[in-house]
Amino acid sequence: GRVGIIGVPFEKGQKKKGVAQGPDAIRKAGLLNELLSLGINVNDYGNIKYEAISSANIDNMSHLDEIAACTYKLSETVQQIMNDGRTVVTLGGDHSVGIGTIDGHVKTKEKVAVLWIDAHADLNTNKTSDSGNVHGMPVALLTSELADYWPHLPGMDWQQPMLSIRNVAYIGLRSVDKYERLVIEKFGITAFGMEDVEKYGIHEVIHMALSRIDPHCEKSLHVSFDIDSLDPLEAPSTGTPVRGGLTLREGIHLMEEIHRTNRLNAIDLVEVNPKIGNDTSVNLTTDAAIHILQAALGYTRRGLKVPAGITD
Ligand code: DIR
Ligand code: MN
Ligand code: MN
Ligand code: MN
Repeated sequence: GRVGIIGVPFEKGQKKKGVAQGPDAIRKAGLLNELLSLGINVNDYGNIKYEAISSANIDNMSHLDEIAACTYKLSETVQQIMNDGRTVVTLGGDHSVGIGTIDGHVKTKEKVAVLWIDAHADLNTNKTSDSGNVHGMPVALLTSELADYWPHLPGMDWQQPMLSIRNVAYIGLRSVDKYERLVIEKFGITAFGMEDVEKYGIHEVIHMALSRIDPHCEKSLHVSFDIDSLDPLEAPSTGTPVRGGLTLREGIHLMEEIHRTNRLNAIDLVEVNPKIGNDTSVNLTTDAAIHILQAALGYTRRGLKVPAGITD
């Protein structure tokens, strides 16, 4: 396979310092070598650079100008890497980067389905959000059914919400705001919370999710993986941890199954904050991130195959 890595040292979608250092922390923990040892052709495109053009302030939506500039540049870069024939691995940064990656994916591939793996639904608008943090809003910005709930957003005209909410499935939810729940019920959004993981098991959950958002097995798949979907015992260095999450084993199983579709074209790995916790917490978290990415890109716990051409 061919993979392109892009780092997005962006943290203005929420208020804690440090998540901008996520990409370099995951690289330092050895991501490239792990992917190379899977026999993948990896190109690291480095970190996104952008210049914010200051624009009008929007109520209850912090740093929209920087978010608009960064995600615009990211969307363009994702399109470029995909057109290069590579699976895009985006290292966040906070989850507002999903605005750029999914926009770029939807502009490149005809049919796209999104798995949003997260403790949170990230489905607020500036009218429903309690925090004003844009990392809690990307799904509402990206989906066409929610377009009417937004005011005009200066600097965001390039981003037309072209994705239907019917093409989005959640896994791992356990901290959903009241209006988010209302929207999930109103639109019948495919949403598997932790209680569903307990009831059906992760294997059933991932296959139920895929059959809802991609019943004919034909779409280009995008996984937006918030590290806080994992239990904070296994991935503690993140800004908004919620106890009672996915085990790393469940996360790996999920990714192995998605890899087996052969249609995974983009993964976001977001919300790793190396400034939260001590060295042990940070190492646990970056190591978990690498295990998740490896599983998504073809590592299997059965062991790899001997490359073709090498016998006895
Ligand atoms: C909350 C928290 N729903 C908000 N969201 C987080 O600020 O809108 N998303 N932490 O990852
Ligand atoms: Mn998130
Ligand atoms: Mn989250
Ligand atoms: Mn390890």
